Amino acid sequence: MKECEIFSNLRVPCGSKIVIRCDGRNFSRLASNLKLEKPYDLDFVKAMITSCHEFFQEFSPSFIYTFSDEVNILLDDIPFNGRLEKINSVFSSFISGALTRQILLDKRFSNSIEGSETFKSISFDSRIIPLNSEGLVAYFKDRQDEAWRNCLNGYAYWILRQKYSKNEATQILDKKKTPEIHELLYGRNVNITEVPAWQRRGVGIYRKIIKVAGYNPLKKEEVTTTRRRPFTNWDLPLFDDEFFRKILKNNQ
Ligand SMILES: Nc1nc2c(ncn2[C@@H]2O[C@H](COP(=O)(O)OP(=O)(O)OP(=O)(O)O)[C@@H](O)[C@H]2O)c(=O)[nH]1
Ligand SMILES: [Mg+2]
Repeated sequence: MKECEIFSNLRVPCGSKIVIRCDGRNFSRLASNLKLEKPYDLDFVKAMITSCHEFFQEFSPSFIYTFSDEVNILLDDIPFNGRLEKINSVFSSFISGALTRQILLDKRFSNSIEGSETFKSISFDSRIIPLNSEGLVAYFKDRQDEAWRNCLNGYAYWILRQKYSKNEATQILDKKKTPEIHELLYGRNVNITEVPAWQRRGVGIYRKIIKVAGYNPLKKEEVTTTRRRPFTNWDLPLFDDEFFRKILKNNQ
């Protein structure tokens, strides 16, 4: 029956970098079950980031970029011989398992769901995007634009919901242009350009070169060495060529 496994030989193009984008399934329902703060819940974001760190340790990607319920993973070294089905299924299940565990271990979330018996396991979907060097910068810029739109709309939606129903709030937002949304928020004392950077621009995990002080017992002298350590950037700049040049260099 092996011949019926018609997709199992699909492989990532040779020599290409790839991004795997995982997206939480039905996280609107999860947000409601966990009684998440709106539009952003710091405890939930921390749980997402801890899950991404676990992934980083296990699979050593070049970069992880996360916002809302999506996780973008950049890979230089392609695992599993580039087998597409294997990469997609292993990565999305790893993130799903890691986040499920984080949620169940958290006291606040456990209280919200009143016991693990009624809690449905979390799942993520996953897709693979092959990219060349220019393509990868354009890709991450695009995702960061989406994080920003998400931030703007998220704040505006939840402010409107204080007064309007779901449908009404969505309809009002549909008709508004970006400067009008800024104004709406400003009128409610939210200066969207000053909300925390992680809400506007997402969070990145990558290797950073740090200096470590040590001691050489043979020479009996203090020495400084460099190490590459995973680093979580909660205050990302706007993505550009230079940002990716640096993080890719730190991976070498
Ligand atoms: N309240 C709250 N909700 C969040 C937070 N992070 C993610 N979410 C929820 O996650 C959803 C992500 O959007 P989508 O991926 O489009 O929606 P989804 O419900 O996951 O639907 P599918 O991905 O199509 O299965 C948002 O609409 C929010 O409801 C958070 O910090 N706070
Ligand atoms: Mg989703």
